[in-house]
Amino acid sequence: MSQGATTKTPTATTAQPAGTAAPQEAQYTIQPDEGYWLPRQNGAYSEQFDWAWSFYIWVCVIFFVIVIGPMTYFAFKYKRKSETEKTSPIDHHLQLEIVWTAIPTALLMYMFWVGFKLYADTQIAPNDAMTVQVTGAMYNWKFQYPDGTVTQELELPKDRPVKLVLSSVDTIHSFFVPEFRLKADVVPNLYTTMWFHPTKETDTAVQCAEYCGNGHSTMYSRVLVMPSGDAGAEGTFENWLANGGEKSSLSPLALGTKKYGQLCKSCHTLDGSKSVGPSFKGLFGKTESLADGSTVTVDENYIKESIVNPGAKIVQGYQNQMPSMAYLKDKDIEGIITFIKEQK
Ligand code: HEC
Ligand SMILES: [Cu+2]
Repeated sequence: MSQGATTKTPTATTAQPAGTAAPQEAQYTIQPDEGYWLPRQNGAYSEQFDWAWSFYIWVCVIFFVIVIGPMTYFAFKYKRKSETEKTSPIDHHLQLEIVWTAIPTALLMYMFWVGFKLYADTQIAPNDAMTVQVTGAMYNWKFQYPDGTVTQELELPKDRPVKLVLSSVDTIHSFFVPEFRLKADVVPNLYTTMWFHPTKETDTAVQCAEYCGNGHSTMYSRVLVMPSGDAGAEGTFENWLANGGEKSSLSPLALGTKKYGQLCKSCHTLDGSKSVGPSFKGLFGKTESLADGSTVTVDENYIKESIVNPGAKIVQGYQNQMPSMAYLKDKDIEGIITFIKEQK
Protein backbone atom coordinates (compact mmCIF):
# COMPACT_ATOMS: atom_id res chain seq x y z
CA MET A 1 0.00 0.00 0.00
CA SER A 2 1.37 3.42 -0.89
CA GLN A 3 2.66 5.41 2.02
CA GLY A 4 2.23 8.96 0.72
CA ALA A 5 4.33 11.53 2.54
CA THR A 6 6.97 9.90 4.72
CA THR A 7 7.35 12.65 7.32
CA LYS A 8 6.84 11.26 10.79
CA THR A 9 4.38 12.94 13.08
CA PRO A 10 6.33 14.25 16.07
CA THR A 11 5.66 12.17 19.15
CA ALA A 12 5.29 13.36 22.71
CA THR A 13 9.06 13.50 23.20
CA THR A 14 9.31 17.15 22.11
CA ALA A 15 11.70 19.05 24.40
CA GLN A 16 9.98 20.68 27.35
CA PRO A 17 11.03 23.92 29.01
CA ALA A 18 12.81 23.15 32.27
CA GLY A 19 10.52 22.85 35.24
CA THR A 20 7.37 21.79 33.39
CA ALA A 21 6.07 18.30 33.78
CA ALA A 22 6.94 15.85 31.01
CA PRO A 23 3.95 15.13 28.78
CA GLN A 24 1.89 12.11 29.75
CA GLU A 25 2.63 8.96 27.84
CA ALA A 26 -0.19 8.55 25.35
CA GLN A 27 -2.24 5.57 26.46
CA TYR A 28 -4.32 3.44 24.18
CA THR A 29 -5.03 6.14 21.71
CA ILE A 30 -5.81 5.47 18.10
CA GLN A 31 -2.72 6.58 16.24
CA PRO A 32 -2.84 7.61 12.59
CA ASP A 33 -0.74 5.76 10.09
CA GLU A 34 2.39 7.62 9.06
CA GLY A 35 1.55 10.20 6.42
CA TYR A 36 -1.81 8.63 5.74
CA TRP A 37 -5.33 9.30 6.88
CA LEU A 38 -6.27 5.86 8.22
CA PRO A 39 -5.37 4.55 11.69
CA ARG A 40 -2.08 2.76 12.20
CA GLN A 41 -2.13 -0.79 10.85
CA ASN A 42 -1.69 -4.04 12.74
CA GLY A 43 -1.96 -7.52 11.24
CA ALA A 44 -2.12 -8.72 7.66
CA TYR A 45 -5.80 -7.95 7.25
CA SER A 46 -5.36 -4.29 8.04
CA GLU A 47 -3.14 -3.94 4.97
CA GLN A 48 -5.61 -5.82 2.81
CA PHE A 49 -8.54 -3.79 4.11
CA ASP A 50 -6.71 -0.54 3.47
CA TRP A 51 -5.82 -1.68 -0.01
CA ALA A 52 -9.47 -2.57 -0.69
CA TRP A 53 -10.63 0.70 0.81
CA SER A 54 -8.27 2.77 -1.33
CA PHE A 55 -9.19 0.76 -4.39
CA TYR A 56 -12.92 1.34 -3.86
CA ILE A 57 -12.38 5.04 -3.22
CA TRP A 58 -10.34 5.47 -6.40
CA VAL A 59 -12.84 3.51 -8.47
CA CYS A 60 -15.53 5.87 -7.17
CA VAL A 61 -13.45 8.98 -7.85
CA ILE A 62 -12.52 7.90 -11.37
CA PHE A 63 -16.08 6.94 -12.28
CA PHE A 64 -17.39 10.15 -10.80
CA VAL A 65 -15.13 12.10 -13.12
CA ILE A 66 -15.90 9.88 -16.15
CA VAL A 67 -19.66 10.21 -15.66
CA ILE A 68 -20.20 13.67 -14.19
CA GLY A 69 -17.50 15.39 -16.26
CA PRO A 70 -18.94 14.67 -19.76
CA MET A 71 -22.46 15.01 -18.37
CA THR A 72 -21.76 18.57 -17.27
CA TYR A 73 -19.99 19.33 -20.55
CA PHE A 74 -22.84 17.88 -22.66
CA ALA A 75 -25.44 19.74 -20.64
CA PHE A 76 -23.96 22.98 -21.93
CA LYS A 77 -22.84 21.78 -25.35
CA TYR A 78 -26.20 20.26 -26.35
CA LYS A 79 -28.46 22.70 -24.54
CA ARG A 80 -31.51 23.49 -26.65
CA LYS A 81 -30.66 26.66 -28.51
CA SER A 82 -34.16 27.70 -29.66
CA GLU A 83 -37.83 26.78 -29.26
CA THR A 84 -37.88 25.17 -32.73
CA GLU A 85 -34.71 23.07 -32.44
CA LYS A 86 -35.38 19.33 -32.94
CA THR A 87 -33.82 16.62 -30.78
CA SER A 88 -31.11 14.62 -32.59
CA PRO A 89 -32.50 11.36 -34.09
CA ILE A 90 -29.62 9.22 -32.69
CA ASP A 91 -31.09 6.82 -30.11
CA HIS A 92 -28.49 4.20 -29.18
CA HIS A 93 -25.07 2.76 -29.96
CA LEU A 94 -24.83 -0.98 -29.30
CA GLN A 95 -21.02 -1.40 -29.11
CA LEU A 96 -20.70 1.53 -26.75
CA GLU A 97 -23.45 0.19 -24.51
CA ILE A 98 -21.88 -3.26 -24.36
CA VAL A 99 -18.55 -1.73 -23.37
CA TRP A 100 -19.98 0.48 -20.66
CA THR A 101 -21.97 -2.41 -19.24
CA ALA A 102 -19.28 -5.08 -19.41
CA ILE A 103 -16.43 -3.08 -17.87
CA PRO A 104 -18.32 -1.88 -14.77
CA THR A 105 -19.84 -5.35 -14.32
CA ALA A 106 -16.42 -6.97 -14.34
CA LEU A 107 -15.12 -4.32 -11.97
CA LEU A 108 -18.04 -4.79 -9.60
CA MET A 109 -17.58 -8.56 -9.58
CA TYR A 110 -13.94 -8.05 -8.72
CA MET A 111 -14.82 -5.61 -5.94
CA PHE A 112 -17.34 -8.08 -4.58
CA TRP A 113 -14.73 -10.82 -4.66
CA VAL A 114 -12.17 -8.72 -2.78
CA GLY A 115 -14.69 -7.84 -0.08
CA PHE A 116 -16.16 -11.31 0.17
CA LYS A 117 -12.78 -13.00 0.40
CA LEU A 118 -11.65 -10.64 3.15
CA TYR A 119 -14.90 -11.09 5.01
CA ALA A 120 -14.67 -14.89 4.82
CA ASP A 121 -11.00 -14.87 5.86
CA THR A 122 -11.70 -12.72 8.90
CA GLN A 123 -14.61 -14.93 9.98
CA ILE A 124 -12.87 -18.29 9.96
CA ALA A 125 -10.26 -18.56 12.67
CA PRO A 126 -7.37 -21.02 12.42
CA ASN A 127 -7.69 -24.05 14.70
CA ASP A 128 -4.73 -23.11 16.88
CA ALA A 129 -6.17 -19.69 17.77
CA MET A 130 -6.48 -18.82 21.46
CA THR A 131 -10.11 -18.12 22.30
CA VAL A 132 -11.00 -15.06 24.36
CA GLN A 133 -14.59 -14.60 25.49
CA VAL A 134 -15.69 -10.97 25.18
CA THR A 135 -18.70 -9.65 27.05
CA GLY A 136 -20.11 -6.25 26.24
CA ALA A 137 -22.24 -4.48 28.84
CA MET A 138 -23.45 -0.93 29.31
CA TYR A 139 -20.74 0.53 29.34
CA ASN A 140 -17.70 -1.67 29.60
CA TRP A 141 -15.91 -4.63 28.10
CA LYS A 142 -14.92 -7.83 29.91
CA PHE A 143 -12.44 -10.37 28.59
CA GLN A 144 -12.17 -13.96 29.77
CA TYR A 145 -9.13 -16.06 28.86
CA PRO A 146 -9.06 -19.85 28.46
CA ASP A 147 -7.57 -20.28 31.97
CA GLY A 148 -10.42 -18.32 33.57
CA THR A 149 -8.59 -15.02 33.98
CA VAL A 150 -11.00 -12.12 33.65
CA THR A 151 -9.80 -8.64 32.73
CA GLN A 152 -11.06 -5.23 31.71
CA GLU A 153 -8.33 -4.74 29.12
CA LEU A 154 -7.65 -6.94 26.14
CA GLU A 155 -4.05 -8.11 26.21
CA LEU A 156 -2.81 -10.22 23.35
CA PRO A 157 0.33 -12.10 22.38
CA LYS A 158 2.12 -10.83 19.29
CA ASP A 159 2.30 -13.17 16.29
CA ARG A 160 -0.31 -15.58 17.59
CA PRO A 161 -3.85 -15.94 16.22
CA VAL A 162 -6.61 -14.98 18.62
CA LYS A 163 -10.26 -15.77 18.23
CA LEU A 164 -12.84 -13.63 20.00
CA VAL A 165 -16.25 -14.99 20.90
CA LEU A 166 -18.49 -12.02 21.60
CA SER A 167 -21.77 -11.62 23.39
CA SER A 168 -23.66 -8.94 25.25
CA VAL A 169 -25.55 -8.98 28.55
CA ASP A 170 -27.91 -6.14 27.66
CA THR A 171 -28.26 -4.28 24.40
CA ILE A 172 -26.47 -4.41 21.04
CA HIS A 173 -22.88 -3.18 21.09
CA SER A 174 -20.21 -3.33 18.44
CA PHE A 175 -16.64 -4.35 19.06
CA PHE A 176 -14.32 -2.22 16.93
CA VAL A 177 -10.54 -2.16 17.00
CA PRO A 178 -9.64 0.43 14.33
CA GLU A 179 -6.02 -0.61 14.26
CA PHE A 180 -6.95 -4.20 13.32
CA ARG A 181 -9.69 -2.94 10.95
CA LEU A 182 -12.11 -5.38 12.52
CA LYS A 183 -15.61 -4.81 13.79
CA ALA A 184 -18.33 -7.19 14.94
CA ASP A 185 -21.77 -6.76 16.40
CA VAL A 186 -22.07 -7.84 20.03
CA VAL A 187 -25.60 -9.11 20.51
CA PRO A 188 -27.41 -10.49 23.57
CA ASN A 189 -28.26 -14.22 23.41
CA LEU A 190 -25.98 -14.76 20.45
CA TYR A 191 -22.30 -15.50 19.97
CA THR A 192 -20.50 -13.72 17.18
CA THR A 193 -16.85 -14.37 16.40
CA MET A 194 -13.90 -12.64 14.87
CA TRP A 195 -10.20 -13.32 14.87
CA PHE A 196 -6.95 -11.59 14.22
CA HIS A 197 -3.26 -12.05 14.22
CA PRO A 198 -1.44 -9.02 15.60
CA THR A 199 1.92 -8.55 13.92
CA LYS A 200 3.11 -5.58 15.98
CA GLU A 201 3.34 -4.76 19.64
CA THR A 202 0.88 -1.99 20.16
CA ASP A 203 -1.06 -0.02 22.70
CA THR A 204 -4.38 0.89 21.17
CA ALA A 205 -8.09 0.97 21.87
CA VAL A 206 -11.28 -0.94 21.29
CA GLN A 207 -14.39 1.18 20.95
CA CYS A 208 -18.06 0.44 21.02
CA ALA A 209 -19.26 1.32 17.53
CA GLU A 210 -22.98 0.93 18.07
CA TYR A 211 -24.88 3.62 19.95
CA CYS A 212 -25.98 1.74 23.07
CA GLY A 213 -27.02 4.43 25.56
CA ASN A 214 -25.87 7.48 27.48
CA GLY A 215 -22.46 6.04 28.31
CA HIS A 216 -21.74 4.85 24.79
CA SER A 217 -18.90 7.30 24.19
CA THR A 218 -17.06 6.06 27.29
CA MET A 219 -17.33 2.43 26.27
CA TYR A 220 -13.77 1.88 25.20
CA SER A 221 -10.95 -0.11 26.60
CA ARG A 222 -7.31 -0.76 26.09
CA VAL A 223 -5.89 -3.31 23.63
CA LEU A 224 -2.31 -4.15 24.36
CA VAL A 225 -0.27 -6.48 22.20
CA MET A 226 2.66 -7.89 24.13
CA PRO A 227 5.56 -10.11 23.13
CA SER A 228 4.80 -13.81 23.30
CA GLY A 229 7.29 -15.98 25.14
CA ASP A 230 8.11 -17.79 28.32
CA ALA A 231 5.75 -17.49 31.29
CA GLY A 232 8.78 -16.88 33.51
CA ALA A 233 9.94 -13.83 31.56
CA GLU A 234 8.70 -10.41 32.72
CA GLY A 235 6.85 -8.43 30.09
CA THR A 236 5.53 -11.34 28.07
CA PHE A 237 1.91 -12.12 27.48
CA GLU A 238 2.32 -15.55 29.11
CA ASN A 239 3.80 -13.99 32.23
CA TRP A 240 0.96 -11.52 32.41
CA LEU A 241 -1.60 -14.33 32.09
CA ALA A 242 0.15 -16.53 34.66
CA ASN A 243 -0.16 -13.62 37.09
CA GLY A 244 -3.90 -13.54 36.59
CA GLY A 245 -3.88 -10.55 34.27
CA GLU A 246 -1.55 -8.45 36.38
CA LYS A 247 1.77 -6.91 35.43
CA SER A 248 3.44 -8.59 38.41
CA SER A 249 2.42 -11.20 40.96
CA LEU A 250 -0.31 -10.29 43.41
CA SER A 251 -0.09 -11.43 47.01
CA PRO A 252 -2.33 -14.45 47.69
CA LEU A 253 -4.73 -12.24 49.66
CA ALA A 254 -4.92 -9.61 46.90
CA LEU A 255 -5.47 -12.33 44.30
CA GLY A 256 -8.13 -14.00 46.44
CA THR A 257 -9.89 -10.67 47.01
CA LYS A 258 -9.92 -10.06 43.28
CA LYS A 259 -11.25 -13.53 42.49
CA TYR A 260 -13.92 -13.20 45.16
CA GLY A 261 -15.09 -9.96 43.55
CA GLN A 262 -15.19 -11.51 40.11
CA LEU A 263 -16.51 -14.97 40.80
CA CYS A 264 -18.07 -15.45 44.22
CA LYS A 265 -19.52 -12.15 45.38
CA SER A 266 -22.82 -12.67 43.58
CA CYS A 267 -23.64 -15.66 45.83
CA HIS A 268 -21.52 -15.33 48.99
CA THR A 269 -21.63 -12.36 51.37
CA LEU A 270 -18.92 -11.33 53.83
CA ASP A 271 -21.21 -9.92 56.54
CA GLY A 272 -22.81 -13.16 57.73
CA SER A 273 -26.06 -12.70 55.82
CA LYS A 274 -27.47 -15.56 53.81
CA SER A 275 -27.44 -15.20 50.00
CA VAL A 276 -27.65 -17.86 47.29
CA GLY A 277 -24.88 -19.58 49.21
CA PRO A 278 -23.67 -19.36 52.84
CA SER A 279 -21.70 -16.28 53.93
CA PHE A 280 -17.90 -16.50 54.11
CA LYS A 281 -17.90 -14.71 57.48
CA GLY A 282 -16.46 -16.97 60.14
CA LEU A 283 -16.49 -19.89 57.71
CA PHE A 284 -12.95 -21.15 58.08
CA GLY A 285 -12.55 -23.68 60.92
CA LYS A 286 -16.23 -23.97 61.69
CA THR A 287 -18.15 -27.23 61.75
CA GLU A 288 -20.58 -27.23 58.85
CA SER A 289 -23.77 -29.34 58.81
CA LEU A 290 -24.40 -30.95 55.47
CA ALA A 291 -27.67 -31.81 53.76
CA ASP A 292 -27.14 -35.56 54.31
CA GLY A 293 -27.00 -35.02 58.09
CA SER A 294 -23.24 -35.39 58.49
CA THR A 295 -20.83 -32.65 59.50
CA VAL A 296 -17.49 -31.47 58.18
CA THR A 297 -14.81 -29.13 59.45
CA VAL A 298 -14.14 -26.28 57.01
CA ASP A 299 -10.46 -26.53 56.11
CA GLU A 300 -8.36 -25.97 52.98
CA ASN A 301 -9.40 -29.28 51.41
CA TYR A 302 -13.08 -28.69 52.00
CA ILE A 303 -12.88 -25.22 50.39
CA LYS A 304 -10.98 -26.56 47.43
CA GLU A 305 -13.50 -29.36 46.99
CA SER A 306 -16.36 -26.86 47.25
CA ILE A 307 -14.83 -24.88 44.37
CA VAL A 308 -13.81 -27.73 42.11
CA ASN A 309 -16.67 -30.11 42.80
CA PRO A 310 -19.42 -28.15 44.59
CA GLY A 311 -21.96 -30.98 44.35
CA ALA A 312 -19.85 -33.35 46.49
CA LYS A 313 -21.00 -31.89 49.82
CA ILE A 314 -24.12 -29.77 49.97
CA VAL A 315 -24.53 -27.41 52.91
CA GLN A 316 -27.73 -27.94 54.88
CA GLY A 317 -30.43 -25.47 53.91
CA TYR A 318 -28.94 -24.69 50.49
CA GLN A 319 -29.46 -25.96 46.96
CA ASN A 320 -26.77 -27.46 44.76
CA GLN A 321 -26.54 -24.23 42.76
CA MET A 322 -22.88 -23.47 42.71
CA PRO A 323 -21.14 -23.89 39.36
CA SER A 324 -17.89 -25.83 39.36
CA MET A 325 -14.84 -23.63 38.91
CA ALA A 326 -12.41 -26.44 38.29
CA TYR A 327 -10.68 -24.28 35.66
CA LEU A 328 -9.18 -22.08 38.41
CA LYS A 329 -5.45 -22.38 38.87
CA ASP A 330 -4.05 -23.69 42.16
CA LYS A 331 -2.65 -20.23 42.71
CA ASP A 332 -6.16 -18.73 42.45
CA ILE A 333 -7.61 -21.33 44.81
CA GLU A 334 -4.85 -20.72 47.34
CA GLY A 335 -5.58 -16.99 47.08
CA ILE A 336 -9.28 -17.63 47.69
CA ILE A 337 -8.52 -19.83 50.70
CA THR A 338 -6.31 -17.06 52.15
CA PHE A 339 -9.11 -14.59 51.53
CA ILE A 340 -11.74 -16.82 53.23
CA LYS A 341 -9.44 -17.32 56.25
CA GLU A 342 -9.39 -13.51 56.64
CA GLN A 343 -13.19 -13.34 56.97
CA LYS A 344 -13.34 -13.85 60.72
C1 HEC B 1 -24.20 -19.21 41.60
C2 HEC B 1 -23.93 -18.98 43.00
C3 HEC B 1 -22.58 -19.32 43.55
C4 HEC B 1 -21.34 -18.84 43.15
C5 HEC B 1 -21.05 -17.88 42.00
C6 HEC B 1 -20.37 -19.39 44.07
N1 HEC B 1 -21.00 -20.19 44.96
FE1 HEC B 1 -20.12 -21.18 46.48
N2 HEC B 1 -21.91 -21.95 47.04
C7 HEC B 1 -23.13 -21.70 46.45
C8 HEC B 1 -24.17 -22.45 47.10
C9 HEC B 1 -25.64 -22.43 46.71
C10 HEC B 1 -23.56 -23.17 48.12
C11 HEC B 1 -24.24 -24.14 49.09
C12 HEC B 1 -24.50 -25.47 48.43
C13 HEC B 1 -23.26 -26.28 48.31
O1 HEC B 1 -22.62 -26.59 49.31
O2 HEC B 1 -22.88 -26.58 47.15
C14 HEC B 1 -22.15 -22.86 48.06
C15 HEC B 1 -21.18 -23.35 48.93
C16 HEC B 1 -19.88 -22.97 48.97
C17 HEC B 1 -18.93 -23.38 49.97
C18 HEC B 1 -19.23 -24.21 51.17
C19 HEC B 1 -19.72 -23.23 52.21
C20 HEC B 1 -20.10 -23.77 53.56
O3 HEC B 1 -20.76 -23.03 54.29
O4 HEC B 1 -19.71 -24.91 53.88
C21 HEC B 1 -17.74 -22.79 49.67
C22 HEC B 1 -16.43 -22.89 50.43
C23 HEC B 1 -17.95 -22.02 48.46
N3 HEC B 1 -19.26 -22.14 48.05
C24 HEC B 1 -16.96 -21.29 47.83
C25 HEC B 1 -17.20 -20.52 46.71
C26 HEC B 1 -16.15 -19.75 46.07
C27 HEC B 1 -14.74 -19.66 46.56
C28 HEC B 1 -16.74 -19.15 45.00
C29 HEC B 1 -16.05 -18.26 43.99
C30 HEC B 1 -14.83 -18.74 43.43
C31 HEC B 1 -18.12 -19.53 44.96
N4 HEC B 1 -18.36 -20.36 46.01
C32 HEC B 1 -19.03 -19.11 44.01
C33 HEC B 1 -23.33 -20.85 45.37
C34 HEC B 1 -22.34 -20.17 44.68
CU1 LIG C 1 -21.89 -0.17 23.62
